[in-house]
Amino acid sequence: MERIIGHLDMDAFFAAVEERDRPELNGLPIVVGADPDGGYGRGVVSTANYKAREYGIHSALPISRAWRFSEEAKKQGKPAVIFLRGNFKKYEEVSANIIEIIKKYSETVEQASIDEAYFELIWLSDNQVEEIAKKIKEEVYEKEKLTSSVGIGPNKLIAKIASDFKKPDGLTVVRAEDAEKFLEPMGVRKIPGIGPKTEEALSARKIFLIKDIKNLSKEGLTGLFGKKWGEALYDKARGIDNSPLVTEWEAKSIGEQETFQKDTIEINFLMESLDSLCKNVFSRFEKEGFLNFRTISITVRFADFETKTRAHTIKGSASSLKILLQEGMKLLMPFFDKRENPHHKQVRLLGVRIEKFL
Ligand code: TTP
Ligand code: MG
Repeated sequence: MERIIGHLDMDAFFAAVEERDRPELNGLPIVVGADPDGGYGRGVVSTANYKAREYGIHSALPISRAWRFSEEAKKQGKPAVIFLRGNFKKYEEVSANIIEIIKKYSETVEQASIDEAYFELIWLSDNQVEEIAKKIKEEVYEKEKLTSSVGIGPNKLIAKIASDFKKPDGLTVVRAEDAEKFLEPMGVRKIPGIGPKTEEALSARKIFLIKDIKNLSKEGLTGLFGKKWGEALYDKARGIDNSPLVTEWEAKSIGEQETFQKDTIEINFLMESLDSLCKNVFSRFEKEGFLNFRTISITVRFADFETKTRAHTIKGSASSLKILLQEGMKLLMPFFDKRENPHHKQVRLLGVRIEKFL
């Protein structure tokens, strides 16, 4: 069955929320980010509204440079940039409200970041799809007084590129049969995942547009970028992307534990045990086809059966054995000293567990 995927991305999100809540700023250039500190500030721009983007300011620009752009604009008689620190909690609340609105129109919604979500629409005609996209945008505007841009396509790749196509306040519908042509004239950076490094490797081979990527064979691409990314690029350049929407962290966990023959507090022995437990847990995690985990916990049972579990939840998520080992080690270290083991007790059991998967 053909898929119909939507992607909604809020326009100048943090800055738009500030502009909405402070009408006196209406029409002025606004930057949300680090403190500019009179041009000496460290840190970067989180986002700039569209007025500030006319000054050359954008996300990730050093805040000191944004300050200089503002000073230059002032000399030309333009309004100075309003620099704001932002209120992340407020943006998260608005974000949650927007996801709730989208959920009214689609049963399958993936929140991809604080201001964007994918959603699936099924069994609809082209007209109906466009109507629903309009309704979502309208309801977001009515309830939150914020504009958004929506793209519709046969997969996540096309939907995301389409939402960016007519920003701000855009709506772009790309039909499956038009997807490949839609991409052809675009610069390679439009493909999510192509960053400066891939772009450089491509431009060294005179590949600047998405259509130029199609001049490379699958073998050529995997030779340059490795099997996984090379094959993905081969498909993406042709508008093909089969990745599913990821809707929930699965409430599942994978754990292993080992009870030792003899109680011990020998550091090398326990580290080796941790190492092999992590490896077993990780291979089960991979075999079950999961991609990411968020929480790592270890359990230590002492000789007297006192049992302590210590957990760490990663910001974002992790996907490698290396991180599992590192985090496991960080959790275990305090058991070798006063922090978790003031009486220097021996250990009879060690366990490792990971939770929350994508
Ligand atoms: P984006 O959707 O990338 O940007 P945007 O919504 O500000 O602008 P656009 O109209 O082009 O979509 O990111 C969403 C929010 O995430 C943005 O408002 C601020 C935050 N953000 C950062 O804090 N740092 C960054 O480098 C980027 C790109 C975004
Ligand atoms: Mg956005």
